[in-house]
Amino acid sequence: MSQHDDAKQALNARTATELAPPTVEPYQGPGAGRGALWSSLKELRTHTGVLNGAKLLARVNQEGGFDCPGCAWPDPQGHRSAFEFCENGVKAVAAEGTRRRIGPGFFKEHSLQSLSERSDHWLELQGRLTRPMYKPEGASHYQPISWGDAFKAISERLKGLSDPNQAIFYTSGRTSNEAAFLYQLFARRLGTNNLPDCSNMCHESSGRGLLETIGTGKGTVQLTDFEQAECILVIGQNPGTNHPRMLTSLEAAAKRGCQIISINPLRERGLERFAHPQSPLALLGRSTTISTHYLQVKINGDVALLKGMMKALLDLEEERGGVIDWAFIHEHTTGFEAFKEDLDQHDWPTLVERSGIAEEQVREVAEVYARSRASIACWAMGLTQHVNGVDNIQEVVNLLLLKGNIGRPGAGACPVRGHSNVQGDRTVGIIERPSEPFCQALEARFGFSVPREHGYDVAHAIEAMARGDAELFFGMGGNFVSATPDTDLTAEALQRCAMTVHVSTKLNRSHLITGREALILPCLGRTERDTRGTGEQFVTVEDSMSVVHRSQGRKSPASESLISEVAIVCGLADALWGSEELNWSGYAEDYALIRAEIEACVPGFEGYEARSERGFVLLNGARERSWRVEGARARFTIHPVPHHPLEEGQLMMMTVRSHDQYNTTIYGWDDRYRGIYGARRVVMMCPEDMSARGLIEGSEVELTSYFEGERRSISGFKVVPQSIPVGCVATYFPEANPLVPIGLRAKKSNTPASKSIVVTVEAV
Ligand SMILES: Nc1nc2c(c(=O)[nH]1)N[C@H]1C(S)=C(S)[C@@H](COP(=O)(O)OP(=O)(O)OC[C@H]3O[C@@H](n4cnc5c(=O)[nH]c(N)nc54)[C@H](O)[C@@H]3O)O[C@H]1N2
Ligand SMILES: Nc1nc2c(c(=O)[nH]1)N[C@H]1C(S)=C(S)[C@@H](COP(=O)(O)OP(=O)(O)OC[C@H]3O[C@@H](n4cnc5c(=O)[nH]c(N)nc54)[C@H](O)[C@@H]3O)O[C@H]1N2
Ligand SMILES: [Mo]
Repeated sequence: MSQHDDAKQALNARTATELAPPTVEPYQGPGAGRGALWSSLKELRTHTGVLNGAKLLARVNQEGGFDCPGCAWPDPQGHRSAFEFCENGVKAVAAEGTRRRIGPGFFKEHSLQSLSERSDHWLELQGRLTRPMYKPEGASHYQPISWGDAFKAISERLKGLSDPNQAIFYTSGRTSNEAAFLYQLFARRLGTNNLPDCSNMCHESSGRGLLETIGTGKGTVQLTDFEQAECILVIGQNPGTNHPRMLTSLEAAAKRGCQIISINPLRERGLERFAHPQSPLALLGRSTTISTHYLQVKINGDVALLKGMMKALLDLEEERGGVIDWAFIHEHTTGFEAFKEDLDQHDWPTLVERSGIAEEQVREVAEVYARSRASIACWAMGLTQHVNGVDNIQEVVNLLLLKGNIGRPGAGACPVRGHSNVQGDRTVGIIERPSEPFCQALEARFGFSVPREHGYDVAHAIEAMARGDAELFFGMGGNFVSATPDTDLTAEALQRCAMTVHVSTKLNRSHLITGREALILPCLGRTERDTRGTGEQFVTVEDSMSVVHRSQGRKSPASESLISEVAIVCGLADALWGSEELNWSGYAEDYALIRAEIEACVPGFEGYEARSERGFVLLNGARERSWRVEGARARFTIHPVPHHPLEEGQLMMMTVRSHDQYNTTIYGWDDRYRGIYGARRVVMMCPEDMSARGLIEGSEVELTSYFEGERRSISGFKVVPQSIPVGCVATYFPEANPLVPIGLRAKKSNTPASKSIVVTVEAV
């Protein structure tokens, strides 16, 4: 078998459990509720023990405690309850705090080949990585290596590069501000801007879309705005699974009569009803209706729908006036006339056909939005991961601008971020296109010349490796091979590297699909004590609403050999450059020194050390109605309505998360709210599309994707019925990633369009 075939087999690895047919039992309960409580207890019992788990959870998202490694939803400032976590936060904490360890004998016993045949869930269940491991060229097994030798091996590789751009430094979004700042400093000192990050696959479209229109790439709301909004739109987001603490805010809003409009192809349970798992009433089965309106839009039908809403809004203005905020439009925006002219060109039949939503329904939600004096629009991957991802965001901005819903209480744009520090990593310099002021700040502070040439983002990094233009891939967290599109191509690309290195807490597939040489560098997690020269250290993170605050773990580390991400970067820099002009060894012993450097280089961090104790908000121009766009006004923008002419038998597929996973980390086989149990290689279809193909629940099918004459296929999938529009299907990420074409990417943001893939589903 060739290395390529090995990789293919590895990527399709499934265990017997996974091959068992799925069971489908429609879920009757609300989002969260009793089910969430049971599921949390089960998770704790398996991993940490209930008592230890409870101790750990008492520190989640508390002042003096650690930031939940789950999602980036903010914590209430000043009035936190004793339990600022959710079921899926419990899973993330339990996964890190697990008692299970990958001991010294593990890699001796298991070859890379045998590990490759295991499922992602099995890999995750092996527990925490405990010591650095090295795979020499040609070897079949990883073997132990000392930290010193590991750093030496990597620095030798880096010294041997003919061009620093042959190295790629990927970041996942759990990395702290301190580690991320040093990591980008390391890459730029080496001479490259090759700093792709998970954000390239995530909210890049939001950043781009917002920056061009309102002059900031971040959201404009604070948690307190949710207490004042009269209407909240939740578009392309599944908070019941991915941001469960957001449901607490939505529940409170719903209870005081706020209108909640959900726009989603699937009927997501958490968006329908919610029962707070920590409320005694929830145990009695009481729950709150969340969405007052639910539009099951077609996949990528959002531009058509939003345009319809805005047309209806302008009609209402004509009918009765008082709907559009003219004062705001005149004082704060440009482009309204052209925008309106374009809107007039779109006819209802086309908008209805492309969105899948009837005109009356669109007019009904437009009326709700028209009446609301303060509205928030929230969104996540359902809007960003399309070829027109940036357009989607900008249409949301148009909708907000029409009623002046940016920069006043209870209103604004709310891109809900994924990883707990993905936003902070960007703030401190993890980006392949650094701004000129940032480059100059680094130069003034550190005295080396910072490269200006743009580096690779994720998609460009894959293409560069596939061409043989990269020698070293370094992953600061994450699971590159499974998270990225076009899995087979990415696997081949990584295998062309001379060396792949992963800083990780848990074993994952990226450790098994390697360059000729490979290293696994195990690191401390969020929950663990980090003791350095000047004593116990803390780190800082930034949440989805631009609040920067500290995070400090207190748990004993999973192994004595573990060091922090900060210490890893510093150790490597020391091995490469020795004690030259930068104070790497100093940073490693005292993280306050790193915060001082961030304060010197990044605006908004004045008084960082003292202010991080209680947390502080980073300034955001748009929130203050100061538009940092050319002309100093927010911009209305015009975009075409996406059209997907499908051929006979073709369907539009989105890849989504189940309730039992954190991105590529698979906690279990169930997706409770969607009523799917015991399997992940499933395709969710509506009954009409099933019967048109002669398929029944459990039928085995092959999926093929189509893109510019290219075809990609995966097999061993089972059909499960689900409430989803005709012509649309859903599969789980990462199992379906081999179908995502590398060339299918969003304009401007270059984000893989993993929510709009043209496929066929055929019985085998
Ligand atoms: N427990 C848990 N929490 C997580 C994660 C996790 O894996 N597990 N991942 C974290 C990360 S990194 C991120 S980015 C976030 C992701 O959070 P989400 O964006 O909520 O995650 P997805 O499952 O990708 O879901 C996208 C939602 O968009 C809908 N959707 C898909 N296509 C369209 C479309 O064309 N239009 C509309 N209107 N809707 C669409 C889907 O039906 C689904 O409900 O969650 C974060 N939090
Ligand atoms: N088809 C499809 N593809 C997608 C998506 C999709 O919706 N559909 N979503 C995309 C999105 S939004 C994102 S954000 C990416 C996610 O891509 P990544 O961020 O690359 O993937 P994760 O699965 O979050 O990474 C998990 C690994 O991180 C390591 N880890 C966990 N905690 C820590 C830590 O504290 N430090 C270190 N160093 N390592 C740690 C563990 O070893 C774990 O195995 O995937 C993207 N890919
Ligand atoms: Mo993400």
